[in-house]
Amino acid sequence: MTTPPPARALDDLPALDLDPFDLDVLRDPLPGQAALREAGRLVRLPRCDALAVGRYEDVRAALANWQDLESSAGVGLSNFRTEPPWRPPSLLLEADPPAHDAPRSVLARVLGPRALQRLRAGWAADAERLLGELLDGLPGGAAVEADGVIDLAAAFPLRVFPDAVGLRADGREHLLPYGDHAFNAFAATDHPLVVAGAAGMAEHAAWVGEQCQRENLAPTGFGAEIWAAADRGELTPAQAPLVVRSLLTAGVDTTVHGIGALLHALAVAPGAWEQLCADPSLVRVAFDEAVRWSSPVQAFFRTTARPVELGGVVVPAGVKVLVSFAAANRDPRRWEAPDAYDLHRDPSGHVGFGMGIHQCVGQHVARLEAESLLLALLARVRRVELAGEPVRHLNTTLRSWESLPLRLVV
Ligand code: HEM
Ligand code: OVM
Repeated sequence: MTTPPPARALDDLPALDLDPFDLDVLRDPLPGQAALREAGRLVRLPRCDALAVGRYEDVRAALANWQDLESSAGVGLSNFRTEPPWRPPSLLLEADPPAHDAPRSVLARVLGPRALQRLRAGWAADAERLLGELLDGLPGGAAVEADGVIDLAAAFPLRVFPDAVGLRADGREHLLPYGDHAFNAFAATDHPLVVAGAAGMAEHAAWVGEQCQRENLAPTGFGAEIWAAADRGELTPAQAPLVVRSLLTAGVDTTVHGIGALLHALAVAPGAWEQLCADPSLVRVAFDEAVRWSSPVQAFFRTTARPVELGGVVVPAGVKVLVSFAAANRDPRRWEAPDAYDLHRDPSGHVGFGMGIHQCVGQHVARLEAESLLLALLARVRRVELAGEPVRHLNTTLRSWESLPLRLVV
């Protein structure tokens, strides 16, 4: 029997001089994510007063340990116990069991695979119509230039998701800026992107808040289903609008940028488009591999709930730990040739949707949107190529494109 070495102090941890929210880091996050993986299993980030994990196994272990690494102190840099949150906390993302349980089981049912089957045929037809608007009348062999973000990745989710929730037609332009700010707001309140976004926020938030009320939601749809759960006593009437708010916060920008990542990957990865044309049953792998490769949601924090041993060190209570989905999704310890977008690999097990009790409850929605659009594209387009330099959209938590110039050859 050997006694384990005494746990070391926090100061003994490897330190990395990286601010994950620095604008230059956001422009090119991969080197910092590699440095995080290489520095050690648990790393100090003195520039933002937090610890961080980036290796696949350690990210999985952190996400599994919701008892010691809690979400209710916020999954951004700020600690809700000492700094007031910018809006009432999410009943899902920013909650721990047991409070998390009821909202989670309601949304899991409302957004579950069975509920979504009912939307599949309509979304396929919507995707065909969208492509018809771009491509109808073109002779075979002709090409159009389109913006992959504006004309496809944003256009399609905005066409199908707000209707599926049951939102009114006017005011939907608030959705993307609201979500964009919510994702930025996981950084410090004085971050330039948070400061810039705060200006228009009162109006966006007021509109979003209004749409969460029962009388503003269509009698059928995800919103109505959430209120019906409240009628059955599964949620309190006060919880229902906040659960609807989760859909409006997390359900739009994520899929826009997820589909943007997919289109970018298919335009730049050699042979991927041809492989997909030859075997359209790969659409699901194509999207999940894009989520692995790009990690549209890059990282969230957890907060230690009590003194806990992590990576051989006793971490005191109340410490923020950055959990990098993006670093784990390209960890060479887990993935062969991690930087390749590869439709031959099995991407399942990626943590782009998180893992454990908070794993993305909207992932079936995201997959159905991506698959619907991609199947329609495959049916009409022979080749997709870049028609210019893609331009990044900067967000502290999302990895995304502002513009993706594409040439679609029919
Ligand atoms: C949670 C990513 C689409 C709603 C999460 C988490 C990730 C994520 C990483 C885990 C959070 C954590 O562990 O703290 C993504 C990505 C998407 C996507 C990459 C698209 C490609 C959606 C959609 C919806 C949605 C379409 C709604 C329709 C949510 C909600 C949670 C969540 C409500 C919180 C779940 C909980 O805490 O129990 N998402 N998401 N997401 N997502 Fe998504
Ligand atoms: C929420 C939520 C869930 C996931 C991500 C997110 C802004 C928000 O429940 O409001 O990011």
